[in-house]
Amino acid sequence: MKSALSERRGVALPEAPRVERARTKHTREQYVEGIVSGNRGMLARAITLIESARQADRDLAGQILEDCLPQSGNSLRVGITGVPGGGKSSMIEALGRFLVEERQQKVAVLAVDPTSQISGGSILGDKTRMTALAASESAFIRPSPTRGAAGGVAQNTREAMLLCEAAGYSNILVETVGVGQTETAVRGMVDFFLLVTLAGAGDELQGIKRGVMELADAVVVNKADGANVKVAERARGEIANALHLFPVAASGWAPRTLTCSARTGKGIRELWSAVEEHAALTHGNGWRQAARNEQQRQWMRELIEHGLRQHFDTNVQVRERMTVLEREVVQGQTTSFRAAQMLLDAYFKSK
Ligand SMILES: Nc1nc2c(ncn2[C@@H]2O[C@H](COP(=O)(O)OP(=O)(O)OP(=O)(O)O)[C@@H](O)[C@H]2O)c(=O)[nH]1
Ligand SMILES: [Mg+2]
Repeated sequence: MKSALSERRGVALPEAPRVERARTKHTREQYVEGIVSGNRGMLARAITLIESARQADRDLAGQILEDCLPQSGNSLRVGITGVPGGGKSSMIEALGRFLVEERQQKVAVLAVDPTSQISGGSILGDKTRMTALAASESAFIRPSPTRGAAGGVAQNTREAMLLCEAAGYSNILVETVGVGQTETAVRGMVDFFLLVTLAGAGDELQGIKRGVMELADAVVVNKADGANVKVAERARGEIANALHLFPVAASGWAPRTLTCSARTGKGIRELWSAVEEHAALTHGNGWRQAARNEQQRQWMRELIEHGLRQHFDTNVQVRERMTVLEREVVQGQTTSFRAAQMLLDAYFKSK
């Protein structure tokens, strides 16, 4: 009951019902036709195939992707990252509603969350926080990939993004959950990268975010409502000053700083204007296409690395010796260098 309702709303649950759906038999043509005609159920099922651990599902997913590729690429891809609890999900909901209700455009929301399998917390959180958007016919929300079967959650999200584009979603919002590598991974799949922060998030957090700040096309100080308006504006000014110290990006875009309230919706329109201005600039000067091409190249390299890695890890000769050598390294009986060499030799000899 719960899953049927959720599916109608475009929310695909990551729990048990998914497995059932993945095994529902549809042909490659049926999937592609369903996706291209904007059928959200089919889109959700196809993404489930992408995330499936079964090779047969993955193969089918690959074929569907191939067929959908010519229909993809026509969206504005926006990544949203920021401090935990900063209001990323709320902002996605506000942006999504703005696009759906005022612009009459379609919006897909995806999440990169490497921690979801362990905590499960953010999945639940996002589902409850995006209720209004989830109820819209023009929105598709995929809270989080289940596992990194093929090339990690980031790759699943990339592929899901292409399917969403083929299904006519002209705006893709990707929420980054978790810290560290995820941000770079998301930066590598979007056109515009938005950093959500808070006034008084603390020096420590700001410090962590310094590296991320350099990746951002806009930094938005959220929760600028109620008694917070003034401090948010002050924080924005400080961030703007800090950003001036960075060299100008090759695209010619100078990162924007804004304040907004995902709760009241104030500043959401201005935020989207910045995204659109960036799109116009980078489209006009060829930078967007160049950046997307570079992302494709990078993606290819990642897939190769992942494929090689998987082949290595599943190699019988390697597996037999790995545990023993790992223990020896930990106990100081052999060096990392020597152990790695032995494993690589074992791998190449088995070829
Ligand atoms: N006052 C105020 N509260 C907000 C605003 N945006 C979000 N919140 C609240 O802040 C809390 C966290 O919001 P989320 O949207 O879940 O933040 P998040 O960054 O997605 O959180 P995680 O994904 O858990 O890191 C919730 O209680 C929201 O209601 C805002 O603009 N103003
Ligand atoms: Mg969230």
